[in-house]
Amino acid sequence: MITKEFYVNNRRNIIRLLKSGALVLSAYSALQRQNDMAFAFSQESNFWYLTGIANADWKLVVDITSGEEWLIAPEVDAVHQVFDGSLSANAASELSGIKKVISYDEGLVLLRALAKKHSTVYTIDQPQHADYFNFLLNPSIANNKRTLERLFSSVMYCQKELSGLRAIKQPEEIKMIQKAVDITIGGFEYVKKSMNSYKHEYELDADISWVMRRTGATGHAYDPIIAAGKNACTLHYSHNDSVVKSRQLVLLDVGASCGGYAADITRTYAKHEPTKRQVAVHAAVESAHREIIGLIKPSVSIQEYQQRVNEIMSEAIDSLGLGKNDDALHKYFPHAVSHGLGIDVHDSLGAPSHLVENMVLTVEPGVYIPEEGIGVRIEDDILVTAKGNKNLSSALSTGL
Ligand SMILES: [Mn+2]
Repeated sequence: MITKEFYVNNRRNIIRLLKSGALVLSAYSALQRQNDMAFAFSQESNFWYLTGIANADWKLVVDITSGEEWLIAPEVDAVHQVFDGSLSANAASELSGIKKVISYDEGLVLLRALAKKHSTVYTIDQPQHADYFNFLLNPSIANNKRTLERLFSSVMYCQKELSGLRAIKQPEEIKMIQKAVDITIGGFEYVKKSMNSYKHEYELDADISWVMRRTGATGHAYDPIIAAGKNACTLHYSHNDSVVKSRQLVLLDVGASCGGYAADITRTYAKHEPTKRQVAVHAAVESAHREIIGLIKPSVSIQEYQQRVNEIMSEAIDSLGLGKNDDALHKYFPHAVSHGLGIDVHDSLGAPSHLVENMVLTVEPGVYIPEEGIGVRIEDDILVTAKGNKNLSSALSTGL
């Protein structure tokens, strides 16, 4: 269970790292889905990490030098309170451990006063390489930044510090990730048993979602990928509406969300007897997966890890007769082998030079052969421990 001490302690840590000035972070805003409907709200992760508040448009203000903290409540009119509810000042205070909850207008006065006292304010900026994404960004980050730029002479970013803190998981976070993992495993085990009975990808989607939700998942940490045959070669396939044919492989990439934390697991199963070729591709990925997990331990440099992964994957691809050079590696294994896991399903590890105890990362090698209609990926969630690692999802067989 995550308690307010967790958020209090997280704020203490960021205060210690930033030393002086002010810190102002904004929650995300709700986004339109269509006409008068909003998307299900998802909180900005750094804001949640420091406050525990999962509602839109709140702000966190910290005088780093004095240690004083405030929450600025959004203005919610009576009509929206009836339709959407709102978080009371008391509840926000109880959740976050921040005693002073002030109104939007009081917040502006406070920010002006802080700007007189401190020339520097810290906040977060839009994600790096934002222009690479094919979607619009939540406007709250830019809005907050604009307000701060008007008031303070220097606006600085503390993403790096926050990522660094978030990368090292605390015991209650590891417990929550383990819970999300265990719930997800339940979903996989359920559908594995009846693989031969499924006629469409959406039936697997429905059953896995049903099991996860009824065993305590808040929902999916990301849109599940249930991809039969060549659909598995489209890395972010999420239509999940194709027919599953006999002797086809189905790639399932699914992760429950639980208490604010994500799981991210992939298995590839066969409907009826797999072909020899499918068995060979699966076995090559399975053995690479095992070998790569074996590399994970504290103080392994990221560069060294990546180097070894490239060698292991090149060998796997070569063993399947797909070629030995870098082109073959990038063609048949076109994505990263690992990413951090936590509040975000792609949690930043803070660009470390080496692995550190209590980081949690995925290991997800895959081989995708569109011309043969075969895509195989196996993904587990790995905790870096003092002596090596612990596979949080090892209870789920990697078998075909
Ligand atoms: Mn993943």
